[in-house]
Amino acid sequence: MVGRDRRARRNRASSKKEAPAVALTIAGSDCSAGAGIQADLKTFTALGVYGLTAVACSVAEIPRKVSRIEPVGARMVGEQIKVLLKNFRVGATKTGLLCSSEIVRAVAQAIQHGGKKRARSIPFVVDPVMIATSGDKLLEPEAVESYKNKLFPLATLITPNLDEAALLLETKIENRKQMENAARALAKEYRASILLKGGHLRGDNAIDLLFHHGELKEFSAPFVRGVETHGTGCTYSAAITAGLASGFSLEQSIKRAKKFVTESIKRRFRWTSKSGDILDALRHPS
Ligand code: PXL
Repeated sequence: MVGRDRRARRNRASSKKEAPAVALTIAGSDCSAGAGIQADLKTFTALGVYGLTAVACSVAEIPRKVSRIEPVGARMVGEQIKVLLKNFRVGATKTGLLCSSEIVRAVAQAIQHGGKKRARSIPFVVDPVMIATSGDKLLEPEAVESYKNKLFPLATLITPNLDEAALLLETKIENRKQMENAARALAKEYRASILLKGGHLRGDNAIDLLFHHGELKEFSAPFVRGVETHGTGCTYSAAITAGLASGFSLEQSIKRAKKFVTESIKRRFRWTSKSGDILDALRHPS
């Protein structure tokens, strides 16, 4: 009896060891692996979470140059999500580059119906990726309306940068006060928590504002200069998603994620391309 109890306890412990928290990313593939699905998966792994992926599009690019984007069929995007939500205990989901209006709508539909009731209670982080750090347009302009009407209403957290928030609100955001107003306005409009990333204001600190449950909170870290920051946004939202999948609160998840991203920028890898350009990539703490 005692032996059997001990064995059962051991089995429970080992099945626990083999069953880490699971997070799902729905995003584009960046062949240079600094952003997109690749950044998300590396981040999940570094934070001890098992990552699942639904690929929405494929981007041929290197850090400062997008050369071609091709979408995956919307039906195929939806099917990947449905299969995963039906079979895995997904602890949190995030979206990255979704490319087209049709794909945004397919994702919204799959999230709502894929895992029946449970899917709707899973934390859902929407990173509204629209423009690459290089300035290249990544999202079809018509897709913005689908984000507003279909995807944002399902989100737990939306993580726009200043350019994305300005585009969504059709306004300028150039200082701290305007950031506060924008975070509040987006939260009210979409009934979601908003993390407005202010990195692009380029002060001494990279300041982000969270508007959550009617309150503003600030997350700040020293701005790391001189690094090509391709993939920072993806890594940040993936790290938040990993935290939520692991059972941390939203604020704890953001705090840990901000530290993770800042550390990854400071530790960056650097190569020189064949034509003499600098190629930087984030290096995650392990
Ligand atoms: O960093 C934005 C981004 C997100 N997702 C994919 C990308 C990029 C930037 O190039 O390629 C797939």
